Amino acid sequence: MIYDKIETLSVDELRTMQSGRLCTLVQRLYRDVPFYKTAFEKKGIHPDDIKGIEDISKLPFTKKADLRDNYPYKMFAKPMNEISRIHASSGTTGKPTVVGYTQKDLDIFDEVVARSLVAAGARPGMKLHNAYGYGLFTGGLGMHGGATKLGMAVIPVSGGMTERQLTILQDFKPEVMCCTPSYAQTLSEEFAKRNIDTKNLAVQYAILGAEPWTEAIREQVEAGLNVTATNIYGLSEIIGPGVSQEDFEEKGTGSYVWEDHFFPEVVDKDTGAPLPYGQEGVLVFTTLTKEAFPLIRYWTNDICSIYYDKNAKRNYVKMSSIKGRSDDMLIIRGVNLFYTQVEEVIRNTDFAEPNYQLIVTREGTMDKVEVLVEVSQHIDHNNTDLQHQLKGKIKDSIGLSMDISLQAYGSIERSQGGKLKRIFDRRELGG
Ligand code: DLL
Repeated sequence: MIYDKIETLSVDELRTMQSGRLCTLVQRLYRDVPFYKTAFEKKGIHPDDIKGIEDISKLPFTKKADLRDNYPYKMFAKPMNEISRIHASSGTTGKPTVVGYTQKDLDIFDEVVARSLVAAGARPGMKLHNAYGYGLFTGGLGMHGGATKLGMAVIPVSGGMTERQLTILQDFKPEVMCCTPSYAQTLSEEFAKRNIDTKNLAVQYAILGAEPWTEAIREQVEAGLNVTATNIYGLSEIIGPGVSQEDFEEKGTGSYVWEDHFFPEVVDKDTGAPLPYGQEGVLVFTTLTKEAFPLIRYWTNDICSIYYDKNAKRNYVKMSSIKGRSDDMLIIRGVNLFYTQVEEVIRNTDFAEPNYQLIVTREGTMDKVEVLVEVSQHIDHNNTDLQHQLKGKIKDSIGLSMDISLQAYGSIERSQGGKLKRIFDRRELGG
């Protein structure tokens, strides 16, 4: 099933639609948002130079720093009396990024989340256990709106209070659940601890996103919660969850980007040059239809590739799972490292769990990574053979020598409901 016949457009039809939308957008932003007028002029381009989507790379990028410089409302393209909702994403440092929506923007938000829910396996009449946080974070309210539009009953649990989540999952019998992948790990383990057989739950589909995750976590969560788990991606600046979604019948082949609204490009992280399909780089989005907070070529910092999948149900472009954020990438003795790479290696052992932390320190001029990783239940974490095995596997596949510290099962901090921190960079603290 698909949610709307717009998902069956051909690539040519999509391009025509995107071209019309982009031309209207650039005219409007040049007129209404001083930041864009200046940015266009700096690049020496005029909106009339943009004749179609193929001209997109002539346009300037928008970066997080631009949003910060225009905090809180100067990037808004509509007056405040037309704004229906405001969300914000809290960065690691400084002020949050503030985003606004008109009622039409909220309708589009509902539409793309409804499409995503259907792609994930949800159907009208099912119940959604929504464990994304409600509040300034876009996850809770974003999924809520889309599920309502689809005709689901929403259970607005929000994140946290794990005991209560377990009760609701058992008693309210939702067929679909959504939360961060790390919180799905927590829920799965808490059921196991209580010897509750998840085969008796009604839940069939889990829609996981808001942080990078790999097949290691998918396997753990699918087995632990007895669900089919798919990836949902999004960011506040572009709309929230529902920028892209994996189809439950095409698991592992990437997520459809709803490119009639959000046009993706992948560019070189150093030069900004557009990269061909299939090549990994920084994901950049142009919002083609948003009214209140449209962005041109927004530099997400997320690293992935985009490509067309000939065997797919829809003609929309797909994106690979996110390897990490370029600002979270560690450069250790000249080697680039994302934590998802360590997660992939853990998957290829039969004694460790995807519960881990990377601790980065500096000794003199040498950067060091220590991996704290949990062993599976009933495995001795003092087993030095296993420690050496993992060290070897990491060295072979990533090319870096890391210190491995095996930890007892259950001893590494779990997600309490939201995004989980996995990198602890202690270099600024002097090691
Ligand atoms: O995390 C929106 C969201 C809510 C997405 C619920 C999915 C589900 P922000 O808080 O603005 O918005 O954070 C956006 O989170 O740039 C990525 O770095 C990361 N991210 C989001 N989804 C995924 C995913 C929401 N599926 C930032 N895989 C993005 C990897 C993700 N990273």
